Amino acid sequence: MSSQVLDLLLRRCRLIHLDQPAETVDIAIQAGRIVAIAPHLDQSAQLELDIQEQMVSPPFVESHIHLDSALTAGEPRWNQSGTLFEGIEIWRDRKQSLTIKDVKQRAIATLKQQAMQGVLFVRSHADVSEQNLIALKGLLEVREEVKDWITLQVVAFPQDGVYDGSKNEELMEEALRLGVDVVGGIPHYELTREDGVRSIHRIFELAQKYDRLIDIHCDEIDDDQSRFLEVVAACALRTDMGARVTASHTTAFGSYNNAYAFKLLGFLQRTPINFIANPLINITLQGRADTYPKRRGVTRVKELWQQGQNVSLGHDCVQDPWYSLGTGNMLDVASMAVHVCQMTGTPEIDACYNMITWHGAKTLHIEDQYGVEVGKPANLIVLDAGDRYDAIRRRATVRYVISRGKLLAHTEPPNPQWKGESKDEG
Ligand code: 17E
Ligand code: FE2
Repeated sequence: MSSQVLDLLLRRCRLIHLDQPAETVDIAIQAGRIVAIAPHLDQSAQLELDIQEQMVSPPFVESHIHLDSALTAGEPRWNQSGTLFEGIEIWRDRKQSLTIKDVKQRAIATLKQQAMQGVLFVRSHADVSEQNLIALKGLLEVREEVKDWITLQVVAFPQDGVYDGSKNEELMEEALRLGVDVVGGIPHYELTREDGVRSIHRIFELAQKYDRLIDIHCDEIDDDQSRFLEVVAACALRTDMGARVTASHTTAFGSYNNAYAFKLLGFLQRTPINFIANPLINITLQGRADTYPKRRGVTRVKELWQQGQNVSLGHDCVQDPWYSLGTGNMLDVASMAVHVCQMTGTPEIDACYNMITWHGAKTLHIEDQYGVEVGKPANLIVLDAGDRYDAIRRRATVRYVISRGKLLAHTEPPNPQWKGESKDEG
């Protein structure tokens, strides 16, 4: 490397890796890319930051969110039962008054909120069961407008089902022509089991015809008879599309009897499909028809992870008809997974961190652009933490967000001062 002045130099970074121990290094950034990583770099830069051995990680990946409904909680009314189905009813009313401006403004506000907390890659569902496709058109414009600082993938998601008697099947295909990245579905909410199966076959056909990824809302219900994951897995196996396919939610997997679940886990090992769990939302939406004991309503995250399937985690919602809380902080999601999925062992806590970073990148199929490595685009975050466990336990502040080689956000961690009596004062 020459004596050229760098754009940005991060000194004394505690850089974490997916499969190797952390190391303390300097990271050099030039023209949007990482150009060198070494224990000590002798160069100068326009901006030099001393990271003081705090943790540096690739950015968070939000692998599942509904940006079209974000920030609409209470409009036109609050979800009083807390169920998925009341949420769908409320959204059906709210979506009648969508405008492109309304969708864009809320989506961009949510993306900024997430980016300031370290999220630089997002997959959002866009409801395409609304005849003017406003949500979809709005999010496609957003994808373009934000691309210099965050990567957004858009999924064509037929919230009311593909075969509900309206023109939703045509709307799905129109969404593909308009340029969505991913084809979605909701087989458990189709009118019949047969329609659910048919919708999955149609999704695979469309994905192949237009060369797109697949991400299906699959079995998001406590019904232990909701068995569309096996259909998704069979289609993935037969088309050899596994790595391009994602099953989101799969909460019924938490209710299946073990005899069936073990058989299914075996089948799943034959195809590398991705799983997304949304523990913040599903711990509140599911189990609503139960008395006690009350189910958790979250998929078998630990078992899927243990057998090597790719599992990532998402918010699903930030302040919308399904969930009125949330700030877009991925460490809240990881923390909830640690609790709900009982992943409290040391490697399990680390795995939950990996599910909001590397595993999310794998789900989004963007591994070529992702990671703190020489030659890759300079996207990384600095946390006020020493390691993954510390970051999740304290929901650590993301101090610096570097996106495309530039400083995108800086947050000072809280610094509480003790003002009460102290023993030494006598
Ligand atoms: N729509 C759906 O079907 N399921 C969800 N969890 C959300 C929207 C948030
Ligand atoms: Fe969802």
